[in-house]
Amino acid sequence: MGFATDAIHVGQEPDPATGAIVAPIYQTSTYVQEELGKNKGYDYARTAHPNRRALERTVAKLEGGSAAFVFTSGMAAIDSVFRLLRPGDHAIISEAVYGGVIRLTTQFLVQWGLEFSFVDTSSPESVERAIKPTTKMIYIETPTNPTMRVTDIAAIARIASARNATLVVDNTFLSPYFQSPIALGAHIVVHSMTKYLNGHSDAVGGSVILTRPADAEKIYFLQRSTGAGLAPMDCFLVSRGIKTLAVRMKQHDANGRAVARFLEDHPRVKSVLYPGLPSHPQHDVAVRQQRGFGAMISFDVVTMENARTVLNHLKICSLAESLGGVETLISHPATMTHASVPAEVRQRIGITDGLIRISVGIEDVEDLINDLDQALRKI
Ligand code: P1T
Repeated sequence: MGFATDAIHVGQEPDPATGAIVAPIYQTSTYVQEELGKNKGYDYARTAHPNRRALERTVAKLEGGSAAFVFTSGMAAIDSVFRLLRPGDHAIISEAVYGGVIRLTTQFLVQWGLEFSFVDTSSPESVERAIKPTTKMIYIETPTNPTMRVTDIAAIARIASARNATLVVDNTFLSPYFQSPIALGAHIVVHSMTKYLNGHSDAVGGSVILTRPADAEKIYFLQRSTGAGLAPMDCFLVSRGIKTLAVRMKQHDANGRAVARFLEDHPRVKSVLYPGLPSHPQHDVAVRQQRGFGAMISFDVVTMENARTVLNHLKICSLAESLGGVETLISHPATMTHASVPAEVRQRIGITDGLIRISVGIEDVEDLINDLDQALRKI
């Protein structure tokens, strides 16, 4: 079946008890057993839940994995993946990764004997150079948040398989509609489903999609042991959101391209980071491995003062953390999403004080462009 058909039907079969076209939200913590030792496949909601299983089937199908597990947030999902490592293991991580991943690894997971190297994964040579005998995982985000650097997934997959390392890809920014990391050689895909998969800024959730049964077993063990599985109502919301993923992503992409072109031509904008622009340093890789460019754009207005002026004068674009919703969200990475990243690291990876990140929504694009234009003119 095609992507949109799968997004609407896989895991979303009508309720067998009533015929309801949308399966109910099973707001329950436990299940009555028919007799001692006999149940209908569900015993307790921390370990198994119908809405969770339904959503897991959908995301596994869309990403081309053999299993998936959904968590209370993207960070909970990512944390479970790093727990596949053992003390003494080393992981290579994209240096311009989401700030929460830097915080989790450098301020917490290092305490358990794990070692992390932050590397520009858009350069396969740099990844190769960072490999150690103890390297067990390569974790990439592509495009990166918020610097939009693109990593050649197939090239890194070749390095990972030569070293027997697990390749993990955060596919949050493009969603499975525009990028298929598993088809390019990734072993594990993670998502903040809070973003495009849900798409309506009304739930927080994460997912891990696996290709190897041994990994799946470990992640399921963690999900049910730690109790970090996504709650029924949130599963329902994300499942509903995914049904419109294909149409939303088409419009996000069209609006993203238009806004990126507008910003690139604007006299008050110094530079624009968007893989869809021929000026982007990894434009050719993006054309090769992505089916679209999406709607995440970062642009530089040189100073913090200029950024403040623009952000404070917008009327339609909302100043907020997060991304991937139908409404346009705009943020200042240096003081918001990446505030926990040390200043010298921010400087090195290009998160300047004048950098603004926009998650272009699916409103009428002329309205968004007019809003950005009037705010930029206040500089
Ligand atoms: O917020 P949460 O659902 O826990 O997801 C974390 C996460 C993981 N990966 C990427 C690429 C992300 O962008 C995020 C969360 N990002 C934001 C909240 C943000 O505004 O960038």
